[in-house]
Amino acid sequence: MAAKTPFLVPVGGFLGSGKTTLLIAAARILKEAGQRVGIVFNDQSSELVDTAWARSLGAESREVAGGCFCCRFSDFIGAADALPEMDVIFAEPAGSCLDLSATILQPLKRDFAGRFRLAPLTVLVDPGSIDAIRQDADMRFLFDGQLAEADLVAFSKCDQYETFPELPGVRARKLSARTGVGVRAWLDEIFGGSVPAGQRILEVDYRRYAEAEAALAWLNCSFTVKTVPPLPPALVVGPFLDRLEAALTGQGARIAHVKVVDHCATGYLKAALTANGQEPTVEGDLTASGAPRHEVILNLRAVGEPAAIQAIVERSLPGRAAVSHMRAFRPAPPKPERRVPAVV
Ligand SMILES: Nc1nc2c(ncn2[C@@H]2O[C@H](COP(=O)(O)OP(=O)(O)O)[C@@H](O)[C@H]2O)c(=O)[nH]1
Ligand SMILES: [Mg+2]
Repeated sequence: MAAKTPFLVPVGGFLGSGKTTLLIAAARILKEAGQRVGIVFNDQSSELVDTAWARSLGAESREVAGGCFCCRFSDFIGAADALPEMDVIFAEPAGSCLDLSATILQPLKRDFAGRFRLAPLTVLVDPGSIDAIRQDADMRFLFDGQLAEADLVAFSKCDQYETFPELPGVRARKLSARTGVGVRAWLDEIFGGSVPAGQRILEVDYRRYAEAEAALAWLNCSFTVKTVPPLPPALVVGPFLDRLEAALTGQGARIAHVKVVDHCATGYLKAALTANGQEPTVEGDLTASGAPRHEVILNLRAVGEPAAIQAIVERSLPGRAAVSHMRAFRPAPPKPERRVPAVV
């Protein structure tokens, strides 16, 4: 019996650019059309809001944790293989990741051509965050590198914007995972074969890359809160995120992405920030009623010292939070398992 050869669809973009939201929306569209779809998430650490959120929404997913796809290439292949009989496998690399073409796409083309049909590397750009990202030299280095190696660039969250910036040399598509505008057209384009996969190779100074990634503190934390009287998830997550944002901003820590998900007996809720001073985006059961126990996961990526960021988080936690996992660190220097420095 011939095994299926699934499409493998890499979707990159800076922290908070909208990758997870797009992949969940795209998975839903494809599932409605009868396709089997999985998502492989990636992060520097375990306890991921994205994986928990995708599962709450019924998306089949796996995660590769503890390093980027490039450094965990074998785990990435293992995770993709562990999604059986798929038509489409989406892959979301960590939002600070660079050099995906040489370390993921070219090795896939060279060594796994029969196992996967590789789609072009889409890189998402949130038009509203470009200026803030480019104010910081390290974040700018990562962001510009991601753009330079994209096969296809799309402006995300286009429901929020009326005008779009010019990106020199780039024809950016526009889409919104929230309203669905442009998502089908994007899927048609990546599956249509008109855009080849892995057309560019980035010249990367790995010392500079390591330094830029290490400017970010990465913090993942899981905790349980028992509330008396029972509170709706919005009243647990909202005030926590408000305190955290105010404290980070007060200490001058530039937010790249802060996301919180709360699961409780009455529903689930996710809230996220992608910049300081922003109103959180909230998704899920906004009207869920009170529940006595809340399981909360926080993923925070900000420019700053991990120990200082952890102290801010600890001060901002809800009273009586029982912390089961807390890890704050800088990403280790990337060491790709395979690097193919020419287009295959
Ligand atoms: N308005 C709007 N917000 C979006 C859209 N897509 C994502 N977001 C929000 O942007 C934030 C970051 O999205 P996420 O998918 O987690 O980004 P990722 O870090 O690239 O995976 C979340 O608060 C989302 O709700 C969109 O199409 N429209
Ligand atoms: Mg994500």
